[in-house]
Amino acid sequence: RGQHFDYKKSDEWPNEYPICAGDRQSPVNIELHHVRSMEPGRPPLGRFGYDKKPTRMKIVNNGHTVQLSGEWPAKDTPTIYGGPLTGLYELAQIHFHWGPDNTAGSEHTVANQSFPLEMHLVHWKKSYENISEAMLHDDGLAVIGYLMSVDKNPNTGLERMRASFNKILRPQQTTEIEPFPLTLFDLDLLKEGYVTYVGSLTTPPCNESAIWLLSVRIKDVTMDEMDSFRKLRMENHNEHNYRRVQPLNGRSITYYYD
Ligand code: B30
Ligand code: ZN
Repeated sequence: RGQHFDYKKSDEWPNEYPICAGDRQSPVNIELHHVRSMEPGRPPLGRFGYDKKPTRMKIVNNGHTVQLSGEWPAKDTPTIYGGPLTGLYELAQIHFHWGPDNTAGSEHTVANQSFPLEMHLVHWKKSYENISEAMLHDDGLAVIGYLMSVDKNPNTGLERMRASFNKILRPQQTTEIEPFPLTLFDLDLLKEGYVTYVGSLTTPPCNESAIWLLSVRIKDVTMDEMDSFRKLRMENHNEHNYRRVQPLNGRSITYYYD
């Protein structure tokens, strides 16, 4: 079971999970001068369902992150397609990575710079039976990542989530929250471009099944919002839940814009 891993000992993950030492691991450092542009003529990235309110929503402290998930009528489930993706990818869950202070927290870095918070929207390819099956294929998941740095503008989605963080301060606690559409996170930012590369889950078992799409626009998070994340207790007394960057091993990172 992947639940039992310790961020303080991430260099030992490959002992129990050999794929964590594979050659298309995530996260990576993004060097903008190494990024190449997309070939013209690609279909733009599209999405639907992000503006639909789910019928139920919950947050869980699973011991290594806080995870948000919702239930939508099938036709409304948030879905992405186009850009570097082939087929439809349906949202499974949203979660976050952070650290004890503003000097670190993000998993991906840009020009070796870390950010305090990184948000992951995990989607799985609908042509596979379910998300567990999708994770066994090299194009099974599409994860959208947003790097965030501290500023004064509260994010409505983060505010709605953190209002209930006092109910999930300890690992394995979960609570229902008042449903809201994901547009409250103010996510229409991939419009300004994103970088994409093939990589892995950033936690054990580190399956090399993810196509990554990282927004080039940095989002805002307030100091109060960061404090709320840092009050959540993680397993193994971990004070951060980001993995260090992994070697690119010749992979290319491509810049996409619509
Ligand atoms: S990430 O976006 O690369 N950080 C999973 C999905 C995305 C990422 C990491 C992990 C994932 O689904 N892992 C397997 C399932 N998890 C349950 C879970 O939802 O959160 C079990 C587990 O650890 O082994 Cu964590
Ligand atoms: Zn993640």
